[in-house]
Amino acid sequence: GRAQDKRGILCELKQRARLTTLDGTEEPFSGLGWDRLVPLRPLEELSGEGSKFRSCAVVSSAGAMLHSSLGKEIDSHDAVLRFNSAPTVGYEDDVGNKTTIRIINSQIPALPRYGFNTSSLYQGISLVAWDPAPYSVDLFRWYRYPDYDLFTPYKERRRLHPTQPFYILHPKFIWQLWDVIQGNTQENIQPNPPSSGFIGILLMMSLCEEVHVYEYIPSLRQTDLCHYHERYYDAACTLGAYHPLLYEKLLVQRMNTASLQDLKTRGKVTLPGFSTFDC
Ligand code: NCC
Repeated sequence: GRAQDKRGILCELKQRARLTTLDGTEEPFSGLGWDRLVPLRPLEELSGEGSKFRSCAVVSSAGAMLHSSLGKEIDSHDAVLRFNSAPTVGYEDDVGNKTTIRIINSQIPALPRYGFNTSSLYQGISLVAWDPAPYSVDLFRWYRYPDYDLFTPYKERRRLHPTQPFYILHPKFIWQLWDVIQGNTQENIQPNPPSSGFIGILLMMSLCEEVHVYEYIPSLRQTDLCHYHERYYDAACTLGAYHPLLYEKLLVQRMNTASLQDLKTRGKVTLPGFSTFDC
């Protein structure tokens, strides 16, 4: 039944998708002194040593966030996760203004147009970056040929802002997530990594007791508007092209504990943190 399906997926994710960041202990990173470059505190302890955030919000960048009036509700959570270059200034009523963590794909630090070193979007918060390494996770090859070079700006920023929590997700974590999506999907999905959305949701399930995800599964406000902050229309932003977005979303929906009403009106899905259940 539905409850069993939910439990099955949750347990599989808890057991197989272990949150891992580059800690500098593996080659080629160990030989390059990355054990001294990465933050001293592990990402899992962002919420405090041995404790979790009680309640968290994950705010998708979807156009359907516009006119949602969800800002107050989003800011009421203990921690708020946002994506890439999605702004809050000017959109507070709909998306809130609190940001605890930003998950960024490697385009953000690598491409000059995002102003990674100067923009206030990336200051005073925790940063978690990722880059789609090949499935085989050959770290040598990945270090030499990342999709976008996030390693150079990472080193630079760690040097300039040593106290800012800034992590790079281990590619094996990304592909463990992909394996669970494929393992629970009838069709063969494309061998591309999950979206920052799915990765961020799983990150927060490790850091929080309860995760509230907004407009990842579209509400009745569903629109072709790609982002709430840009006048660009493309249905693929919501349903996927490169990322296995449709399949990720179906999986998340199967884990939802919130009501259908919450989904329709707020685009809200609620998920339990991994620390709150045993398998
Ligand atoms: O658009 P993006 O995603 O930054 O959105 C963040 C997450 O919000 C969810 N989303 C977004 C729009 C929408 N209409 N529906 C949604 O559900 C998704 O879960 C998405 O992951 C990414 O995942 O990193 C992505 O990044 C952009 C882009 O690189 C960044 O915005 C930086 O400019 C990618 N776009 C392109 O490469 C052109 C996008 O494919 C994925």
